Amino acid sequence: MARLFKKAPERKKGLWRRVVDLALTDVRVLSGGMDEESLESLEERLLAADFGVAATMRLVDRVEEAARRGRVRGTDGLASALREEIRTILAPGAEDELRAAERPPTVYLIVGVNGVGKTTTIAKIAHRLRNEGRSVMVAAADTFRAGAAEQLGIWATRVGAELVRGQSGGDPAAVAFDAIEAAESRGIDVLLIDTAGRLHTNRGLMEELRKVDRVVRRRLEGAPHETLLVLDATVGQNALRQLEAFREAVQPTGIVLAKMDSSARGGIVVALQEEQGVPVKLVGVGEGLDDLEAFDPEAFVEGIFAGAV
Ligand SMILES: Nc1nc2c(ncn2[C@@H]2O[C@H](COP(=O)(O)OP(=O)(O)O)[C@@H](O)[C@H]2O)c(=O)[nH]1
Ligand SMILES: [Mg+2]
Repeated sequence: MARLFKKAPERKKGLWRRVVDLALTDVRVLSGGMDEESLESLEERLLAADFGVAATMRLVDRVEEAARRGRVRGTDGLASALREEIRTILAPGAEDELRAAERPPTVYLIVGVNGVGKTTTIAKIAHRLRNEGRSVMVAAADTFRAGAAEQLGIWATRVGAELVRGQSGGDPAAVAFDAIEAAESRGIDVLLIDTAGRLHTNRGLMEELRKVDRVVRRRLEGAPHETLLVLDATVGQNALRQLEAFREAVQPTGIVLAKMDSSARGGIVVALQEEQGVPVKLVGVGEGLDDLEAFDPEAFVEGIFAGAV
């Protein structure tokens, strides 16, 4: 199947080197294994870097086992063992770039709580696709917040995308329906549907989102080709709760981790995959149109231990 948003050819280690500081220099590995203190210290560091309880336990267990078998020599060996296990955790999502429809339009549904960066992410994706020569339409299915459609409209004009919007306070599912119709009739390559931010605890709005998803599925077979949950990288473990809650309404196929430029912790990438099985596909690194990168697991693994030993 065709893919959109290919990984950058040169790997950007810099980002991950900066955001996950896993200094391992004083974590001791003795010939017969690791002592309790060192294991605890490693565990604390992984938790502090947002790896979450499940992934942290898995990593510490594996490293301890490898050390006991004499397979971990010194801090270098420790970093290698961790790298290997993180690679294994991230492997299921490793080649997962954005799916494209066999026949246009490709439809992406963008969801997430308020202020995480949904609309900005849509602008960034649209910008990238326009630069690749594809036609793009954006749909303002955020009919809830005053000014939401205007904000999306400004971005659409800037990047050269078409805009479909509905009545303020109208039915977001109807906007999504109309947008697919318009995208089909105008031969648009990619349709990006923006939705209203909602607290994952708001049942009414979650029900509304479920309806948008249902209508999209019924209107176009195979759509949405991706449901991207945008998460704010600075919220830490709360990101896991958000994913859990959104999974009750829609089927997220990938995560956009926005605001990674403002976060000092990147382990959440591993936590999301390990605990929920949903891969991070894109990473937001600023407010500008070019500040979006395809997530590259290899660059992540190389980057996080680059300054650690
Ligand atoms: N630093 C930084 N800011 C971002 C990023 N993505 C979005 N923002 C900012 O976050 C704020 C909310 O973004 P918006 O797209 O309106 O969020 P929405 O409510 O989810 O649609 C805006 O000020 C954006 O400029 C990012 O990757 N890095
Ligand atoms: Mg928005």
